[in-house]
Amino acid sequence: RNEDGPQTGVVIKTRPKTKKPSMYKVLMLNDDYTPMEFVVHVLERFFGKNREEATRIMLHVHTRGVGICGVYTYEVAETKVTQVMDLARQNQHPLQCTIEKE
Ligand code: TYC
Repeated sequence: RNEDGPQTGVVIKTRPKTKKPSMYKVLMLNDDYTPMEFVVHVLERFFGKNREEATRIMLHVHTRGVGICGVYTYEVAETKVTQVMDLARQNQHPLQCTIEKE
């Protein structure tokens, strides 16, 4: 380089090395014993659904066998599953909930 001439050289573009986190679906499974109102309560309490949406999801699971409660990062999804399974066990319901990578 010198003081007079144009600057020359290679411009290196960097990009921030951030990755979008993988997302995980929390799935609710149907069974013959868990009361419908308990499932609706779980969807309201742990998945932030209002009564109408919670009822819609519960009926979907009841008729189709499985349904999506929500989509979250891994840690959050895992926490939701634990919360649902703990409350179900406390109330002696066989309700099952699982995680599936999107
Ligand atoms: N099938 C249950 C019943 O008839 C209701 C139910 C719905 C259970 C959704 C689980 O994830 C479920 N009482």
